[in-house]
Amino acid sequence: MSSIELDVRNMSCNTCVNHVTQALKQVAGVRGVQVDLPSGRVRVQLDDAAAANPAATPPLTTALVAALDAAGYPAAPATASATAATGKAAPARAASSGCGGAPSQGHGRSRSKGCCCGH
Ligand SMILES: [Cu+2]
Repeated sequence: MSSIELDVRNMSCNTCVNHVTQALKQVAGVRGVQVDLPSGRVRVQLDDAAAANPAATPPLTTALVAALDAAGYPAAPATASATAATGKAAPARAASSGCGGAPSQGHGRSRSKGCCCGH
């Protein structure tokens, strides 16, 4: 199975993870989504036929990024140096979020929209 990795911003709790997962699964060709919340790294598992289709319009990566943008999570294809980017990106993201803490069970459910950060 093919996969694409994306760097997704604005994820700050498990509710965000659910939103990102649902947004990606609505894109044709997506078979599975794995989210690493601390790093913001998302691996999208793709149907082989969809991933190999060079005539896809828009290109699949563009469609995935557009779906995340629409859901409120700006995204970009992950850079090749995954581990290096991951190490320094996570603290800045956590500090700038409004969630006030590490994701934990129950976090994100205290607001009316279902998510601590308003997503
Ligand atoms: Cu959230």
